[in-house]
Amino acid sequence: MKGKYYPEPFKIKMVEPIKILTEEERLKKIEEAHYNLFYLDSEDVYIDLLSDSGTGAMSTEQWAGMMKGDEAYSGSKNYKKLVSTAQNIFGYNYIQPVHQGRAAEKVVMPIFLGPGKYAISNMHFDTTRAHVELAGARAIDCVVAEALDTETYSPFKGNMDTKKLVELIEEYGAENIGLIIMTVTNNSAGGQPVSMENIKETSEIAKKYNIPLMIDAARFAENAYFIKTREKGYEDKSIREIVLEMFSYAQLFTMSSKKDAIVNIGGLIGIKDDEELYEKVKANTIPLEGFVSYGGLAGRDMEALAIGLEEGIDYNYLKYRIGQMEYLASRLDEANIPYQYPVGGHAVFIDAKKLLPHIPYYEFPGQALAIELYKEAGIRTCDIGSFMLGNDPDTGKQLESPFEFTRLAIPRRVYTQSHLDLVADALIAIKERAESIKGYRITWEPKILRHFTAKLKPIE
Ligand code: P71
Repeated sequence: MKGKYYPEPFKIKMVEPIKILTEEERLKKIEEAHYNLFYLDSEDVYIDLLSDSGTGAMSTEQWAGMMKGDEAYSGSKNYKKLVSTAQNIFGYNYIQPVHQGRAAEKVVMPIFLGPGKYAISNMHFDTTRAHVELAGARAIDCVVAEALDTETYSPFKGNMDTKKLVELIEEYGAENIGLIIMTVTNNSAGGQPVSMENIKETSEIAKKYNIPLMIDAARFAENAYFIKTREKGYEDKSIREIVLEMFSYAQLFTMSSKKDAIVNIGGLIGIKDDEELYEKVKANTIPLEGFVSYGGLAGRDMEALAIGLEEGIDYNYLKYRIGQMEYLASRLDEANIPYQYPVGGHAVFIDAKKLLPHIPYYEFPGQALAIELYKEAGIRTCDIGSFMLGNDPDTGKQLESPFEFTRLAIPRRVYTQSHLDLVADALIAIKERAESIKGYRITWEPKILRHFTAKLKPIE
């Protein structure tokens, strides 16, 4: 049954025209882009679902705030507002702005990790994994088994497998685990939420073994919405109360503010109360990102971020936002198109392994389907599977991802119901000819984060 579409809790004041190229043009463009969607020019894309990161539409309040940018080198008004807003929302004493999520990772990871050390996470997103490895350490994913079964309902498929976490700590030795990272929501598993109970339990294990717990907070507000709507005891709590409790269980967080804080650029590091750690973070931020009171951002960016943090935790906005995913997923249900079920908070993750069972992981089914969506209707998406995962840093061998997803990431406050209908129709058309879709091979790739720039060719 077609799901309900919650009306946008805003009206549109400014528009950006988009157009679709002809099929012939699209086939030429994707070939010229070496079958890597990151190489496409955005003007050649009709509906851009490559990422929900930095692609949202700012509000009138945020744009007005941009005009209040205090561009002093040090101690700007916007910095002070950002720090006090974030202190309030997260309940942490120390807040360090940085230019985006991976910058936060670059500043924080070397403080905790080095050669011989490990980070354990419910799932590392790709940049997080890259920064663990750049610090000389190794990343271990520890998501619950329910996540691997994309067809069966489970309310919190993003959870940490806490039993396995304890086994891993015992196996590798607590002294070698530099960090436990809780990614909310769990992007790589399909934008799946983590329950409060699971955050709490993970924090108790971390405390017992004296390992710091860090939250990768990119989609903290969407996670809080799922806790409110799915976890017993939280139905009457506000998103704000839930966020405060979530963060109370960790010692620090890194955040890409380009997601739930609805800005086009920005990131944060938060430290609950460890002053010594804050000193280390500042010492790394200054050479890498800029002085403490701007961390790679302009004053106006910090103003927009302070406002976006508040807008991002508004319940009515979140209901509309997650409602968009539920609506698109309901259209796919009608046509039996497999996706990570229940649908996640920022994207619909099509199960390309199921839709294209004839393509093995080393021929990248998630990428093959992403290419097909562009060919079909000018829709740009991305692979969250073996193509993104890359090669083993020690052996250089292609890793097999537990998932082969094509991610339809929905930018915030950007697309309407009819855009989503168009996406569903394109997928339904592709399903009809799924057996004829071929896999791909890589003709060139860099060592780290290869999916951004690798070149591919279809397998004939
Ligand atoms: C996403 C992104 C951005 C991205 C990354 C790689 C390929 C395509 C797009 C970024 C995240 C994230 C989590 C959980 C940290 C970062 C890095 N996600 N943690 O999903 O999802 O943040 O992009 O601000 O550096 O499209 P950053």
